[in-house]
Amino acid sequence: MFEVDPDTGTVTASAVLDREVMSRYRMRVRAVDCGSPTPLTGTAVLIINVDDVDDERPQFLSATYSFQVAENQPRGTEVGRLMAVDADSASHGRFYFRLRKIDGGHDVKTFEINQRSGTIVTSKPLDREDRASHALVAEVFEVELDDDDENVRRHSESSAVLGALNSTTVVTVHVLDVNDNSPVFVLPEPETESRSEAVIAVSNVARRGSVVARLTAVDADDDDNALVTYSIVVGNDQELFHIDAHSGEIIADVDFTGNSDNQVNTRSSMLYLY
Ligand SMILES: [Ca+2]
Ligand SMILES: [Ca+2]
Ligand SMILES: [Ca+2]
Ligand SMILES: [Ca+2]
Repeated sequence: MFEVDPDTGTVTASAVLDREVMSRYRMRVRAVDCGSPTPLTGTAVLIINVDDVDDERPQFLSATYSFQVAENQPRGTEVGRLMAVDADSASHGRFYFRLRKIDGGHDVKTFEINQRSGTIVTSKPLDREDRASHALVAEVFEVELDDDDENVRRHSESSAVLGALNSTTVVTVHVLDVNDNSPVFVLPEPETESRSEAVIAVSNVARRGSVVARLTAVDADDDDNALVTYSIVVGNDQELFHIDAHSGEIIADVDFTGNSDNQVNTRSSMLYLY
């Protein structure tokens, strides 16, 4: 890696040095006189420390990050933290993080990053039913330690300036479900003003055990939070029907055929369900 001029003693590098590969060289050097009959020698240890140049760019510890955060949490809720390293010595530069504006800036308005710590927080409550996951692109860049705030701001605003000195990572934020939606019955077109009321006609040949209607309720939540079971709350005093808790089928518990009393009663029965 080095040469010494035999006449002047000047030591020169004969290759490009990289501090991040080898930061210190230790050699033994010798000087010889031209005396006769026997030349005499002197030796010394030569240590060469390679000065650091800021030639390494910060890198995220992971090429992708995946975080989870529950919906409906207040603004400022911590989502996760990004980490970056670079191989230069610690005296070179500070890292700054930012979120790239993508997707019309939608996600940038939803999340904020602490530019020094790399911690991502929400900037408003999230709604899983509106959006179950968010994709962010985060960047880390390096600014010289003696740069002032103006330089940081300038670098932060122009990625082109630091195009060669930053790296990016993709951050996926999964929004965890909270049970914040009640089931809603899907009913046929209501005959009355009330949208939660449905009139079901029971055939006068319906027999005990036959399905007279099937109700469906939908729930906008996820998994168990959207799992609906059905039951009759009130109005089934005559025990003409029961409802299957899972399928929502309303099943006749009596024969309706030829029994005019029951038909009359049926018309006046109101079943309340949940
Ligand atoms: Ca370096
Ligand atoms: Ca660096
Ligand atoms: Ca629900
Ligand atoms: Ca929900």
